[in-house]
Amino acid sequence: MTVLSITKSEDVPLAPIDGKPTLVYWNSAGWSNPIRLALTVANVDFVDARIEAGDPSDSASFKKAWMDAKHVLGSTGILEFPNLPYYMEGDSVKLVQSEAIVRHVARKYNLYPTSMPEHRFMMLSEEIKDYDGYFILQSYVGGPDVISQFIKEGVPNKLAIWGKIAHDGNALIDGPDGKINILDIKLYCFLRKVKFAQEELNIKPCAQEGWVDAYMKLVEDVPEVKAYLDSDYLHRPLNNPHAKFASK
Ligand SMILES: N[C@@H](CCC(=O)N[C@@H](CS)C(=O)NCC(=O)O)C(=O)O
Repeated sequence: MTVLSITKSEDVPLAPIDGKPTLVYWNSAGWSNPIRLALTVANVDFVDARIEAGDPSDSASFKKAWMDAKHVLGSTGILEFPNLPYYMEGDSVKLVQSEAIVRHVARKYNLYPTSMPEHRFMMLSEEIKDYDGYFILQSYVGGPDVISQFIKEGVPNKLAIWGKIAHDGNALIDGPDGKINILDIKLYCFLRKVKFAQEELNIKPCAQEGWVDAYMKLVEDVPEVKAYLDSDYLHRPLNNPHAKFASK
């Protein structure tokens, strides 16, 4: 993985960098950590281009690098719906929408779960996307109180069910001998956000998450995950600097 820190619009990639699969997003976890982790688990040599949003108090320059590049990406037809994240691979793959990107990567690099039919996989994948989407949205719109309510009241019942799916923390989602798959990667990235919010907001772990630590350890013991966590993995910030929660 090559990490690029981007501060100028002309450096925002218009094509894969050095012919490598290229992911472009803000310099934050946001929607992109599952994609970053999936590419890493699949041992893909990719470029992780992270755009700096800049100083939110300077409205003339804040997000300007992206907004200028967004115009170019759209007006030249490189991307039909320019957005972040976007992902480019070879001549033909130009994708926006994090769920589409994550599924493309999972399909291409054999990270789909093998223990369930595709319709169940799609349901579970969208389910995690909803939690992540709510977390991201409320980090900007609601702030700490709304995130706190979500972690205390919304998340516990969901975690009880995910505990069963992950065999009470004794196995990855594909079962006792299963290999890590894209649902593990998405769930793990969301659980990291839950842990972060609990620490930040002084919320005790809920009774329904007794399985979580063991499960996260199973994921972290996968050698590619372990190596990534020790390297350039983007732990923080979870969000851009103008967020009301987790902007640092
Ligand atoms: N549904 C989209 C949401 C993407 C999105 O909202 N991206 C935000 C960052 S969290 C953004 O700043 N996009 C750039 C833009 O709107 O110009 C996805 O899952 O990829």
